[in-house]
Amino acid sequence: MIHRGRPATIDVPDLTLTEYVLGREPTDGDDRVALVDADRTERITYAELGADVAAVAGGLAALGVRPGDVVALISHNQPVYAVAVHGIVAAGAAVTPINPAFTAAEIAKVLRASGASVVIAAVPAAAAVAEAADAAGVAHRFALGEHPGFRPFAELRGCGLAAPRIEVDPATAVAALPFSSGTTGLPKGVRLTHRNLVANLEQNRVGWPVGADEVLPASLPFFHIYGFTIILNTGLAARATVVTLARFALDDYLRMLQEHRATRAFLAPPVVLQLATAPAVDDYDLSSVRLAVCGAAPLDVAVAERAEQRVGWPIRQGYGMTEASPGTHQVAEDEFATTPAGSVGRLLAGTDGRLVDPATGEDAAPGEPGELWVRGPQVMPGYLDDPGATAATLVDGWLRTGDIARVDDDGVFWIVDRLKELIKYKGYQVPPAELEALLLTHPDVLDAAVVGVPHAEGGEAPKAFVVAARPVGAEALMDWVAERVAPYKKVRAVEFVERIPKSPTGKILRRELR
Ligand code: 4UU
Repeated sequence: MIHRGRPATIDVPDLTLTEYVLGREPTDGDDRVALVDADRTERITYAELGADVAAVAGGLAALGVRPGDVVALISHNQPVYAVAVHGIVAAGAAVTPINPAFTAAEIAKVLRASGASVVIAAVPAAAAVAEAADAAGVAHRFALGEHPGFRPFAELRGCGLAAPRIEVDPATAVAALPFSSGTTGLPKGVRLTHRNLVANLEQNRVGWPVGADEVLPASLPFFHIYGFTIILNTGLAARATVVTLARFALDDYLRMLQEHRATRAFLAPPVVLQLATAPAVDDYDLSSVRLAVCGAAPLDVAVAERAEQRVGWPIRQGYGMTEASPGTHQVAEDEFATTPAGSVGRLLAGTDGRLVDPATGEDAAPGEPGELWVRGPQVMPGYLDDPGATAATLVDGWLRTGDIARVDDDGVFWIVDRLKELIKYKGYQVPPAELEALLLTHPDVLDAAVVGVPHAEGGEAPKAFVVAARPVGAEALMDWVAERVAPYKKVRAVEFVERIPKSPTGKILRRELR
């Protein structure tokens, strides 16, 4: 049985991402604030954004960047992030967004896999980016500020060149190349076309129309697809004001909501937990916020209800994944009151869904849960350079989500379990295969398997089962991993075992370990 979105079809404008988000016409004279950082040290108007994006595109083109090329952007949230994203996209290139907390080795992997020819780095990440760019052989380096060995991004922004005339087909050209592990294995480049991203912005707008008078708080990172599409590009396309927070701290976040009079909130489960429990919530006036969306990981309903009572606004879920730009489900604004907090709402406009019995590959029996498969204009055409992973993930045009869902008679969905091996720490992807591969390089480790276990603040966290070659301390092993990965990927528990349970084909039996 195929479930349909509301409405079942959607028209996707035939525009590039930047044409859709910033408009096809120059924004001269639009002096409304497009982006401002939480403490108001940097502010960009729509007129400036349009002019700066054109100049950056012109500067990148002068450097030799062409349609089909990839530019890496490694930064925390700040207003100039939007200038970089759309400058890259307007040059016809794809932006590959990278977490600035990554180690040099982690950044180098993405640079190599994406084939990036230019890096644009925030200053705090610049040292690691320089090391990674050396390793990956990326010569063109810009810093969002000043850093030795980098040209200041301000040179591009102020170069005065016009945006190049580019020939890109929105239906096939890649605009963004985020990395995701998908249902199994190591992170892969997710090829999101202009059309994928434009479609998702249109689809979200159907149920969640953002007004030009709104203020969207951006504490969730733009390098993750949630922040990229649902906050940054949604806000700019609506001509609203996007307020950026460099890193999440509860007091800074609450102060941002209060002082900027934010109109909605974008949450992930760990933030909801803090809103439910932290005394500081009572010290701020949060009355400007009308409603909040939460996504990226399972939300505990009791926690959500406690948070709602304290903040005074309703919290409902969105759902999706990087491979779907990301949204596939949402609770439409006018259904907030009638949709339970535990559900992820309905399929987005123009999106189809099925529930498939993972054991048989057939449709699950009516009323029974099954693996959620989705189809729509927001679904990627495939991973970069990985036909095997693409074929395993896209089946007859359906994207296998690796999540188990159920649906009620009215077309409202619940995510009830995760079939895929992915671990989500605070909503961030931690691919177990990456930690397993790393652990296997440790001289004292014979074999290793990593699974997610419940974790109070993170929701879940990686735990390693290790077969040791000789006695080694759990703490020493965790410290060793921590030196080599971004903090959110840390292994937070170790158990030594005699052997790792595996199937006859050598696949780790993670359910048994859990
Ligand atoms: C249970 O995290 C994301 C996308 C988040 C998103 C999407 C649409 C937030 C708000 C929105 O409106 O993408 P990825 O690729 O990092 O992770 C995808 C995985 C899913 O497959 C699922 O396992 O994250 C998990 N996930 C959720 N799980 C995402 N949203 C939910 C949710 N409940 N609401």
